[in-house]
Amino acid sequence: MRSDKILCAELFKRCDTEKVGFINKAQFVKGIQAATKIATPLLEKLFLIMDTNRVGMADYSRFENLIKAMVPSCIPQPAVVEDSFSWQEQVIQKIKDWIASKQLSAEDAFRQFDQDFDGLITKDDMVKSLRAYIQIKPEEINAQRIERLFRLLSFFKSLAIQPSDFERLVNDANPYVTAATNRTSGNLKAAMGGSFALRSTNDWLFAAMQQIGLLISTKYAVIEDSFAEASGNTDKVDYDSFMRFIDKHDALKGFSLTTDLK
Ligand SMILES: [Ca+2]
Repeated sequence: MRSDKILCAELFKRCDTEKVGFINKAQFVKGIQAATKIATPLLEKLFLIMDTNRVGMADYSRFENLIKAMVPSCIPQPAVVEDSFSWQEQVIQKIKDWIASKQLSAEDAFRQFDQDFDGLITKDDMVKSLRAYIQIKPEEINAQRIERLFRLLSFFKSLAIQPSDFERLVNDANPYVTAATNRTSGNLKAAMGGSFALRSTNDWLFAAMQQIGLLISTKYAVIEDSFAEASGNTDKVDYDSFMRFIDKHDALKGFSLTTDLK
């Protein structure tokens, strides 16, 4: 775990050539390619996953979250998986009730939940807010419950909640909440490890990258071996050789991607 963190920090440093704590797309592509030589179009898509605010920049926490999602050993495995989303549904209802009772706008409620005023509600912000505003007991809160709460609340399945997520919450139009109240679909989702069939382009890409990352980590001792195979022992993986590699290992099994989506 610790070595992954160091690797991540070193990768970011390599990208952050201006030493400003932010990287742009070109720096990201160049920095990662210096380490692993992944095809440019793929890295550009990954950059878009980090750049959720569409400002053309990503900071270290976004970078680290992306790398963590691609390295399965960094994803904490909860000991007990609850077979329902009822805790999350109750919490969401309590948040809605609190917003209504305080007569807050979505924007004001978001600001109150954003404890450190950085424009995003992280898991830390959420835990503090749940305890402070809706009296959730500390012993009720664990990482898995919060993770699933974020899956329900975050439309983009990102690691932080955005103002638009609170808009949907207050306007009662969150498609995930609606879906999760159906017990059958809730159980189905739980059986799939809490994953949701998401419509956002970023979300399927994100999930697909996780699956590719998992395949690479289970089939190859070192990333370089998978690169050598994917590239046909040349120094570059282009789109065609990458897709051949994906097809050979059925790395995107279950996604049933069309050619357009690839
Ligand atoms: Ca925050």
